[in-house]
Amino acid sequence: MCVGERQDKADGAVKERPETKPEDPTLYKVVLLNDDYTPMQFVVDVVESVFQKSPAEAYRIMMQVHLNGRGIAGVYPWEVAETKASVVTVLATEAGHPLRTTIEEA
Ligand code: TYC
Repeated sequence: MCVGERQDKADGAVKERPETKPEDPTLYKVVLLNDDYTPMQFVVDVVESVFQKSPAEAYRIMMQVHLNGRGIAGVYPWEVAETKASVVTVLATEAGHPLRTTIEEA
């Protein structure tokens, strides 16, 4: 046993912090906003692929947004919500559609 190992084992140090930081329990809604130009089928496809919704649920969410101006696509921890919202923006921008989202505390 080398000196370093012996010191490691002998110092009796107890980690005061876990290796991974605990997740913030606050949840955030990713809200889809209506506009007059994004095709309905594009919104349905995005909701299915980005928010892992069934075709029927994605259609329901799209119609909620279309009729009421906004609708919740999903509820997630901050980093997940932020990533999904920016994926929507990138997909819409690449396709030339104005579809936008907001993030709100749940
Ligand atoms: N209002 C759009 C249309 O009539 C459809 C739409 C639905 C757009 C939901 C955005 O988040 C949205 N083509």
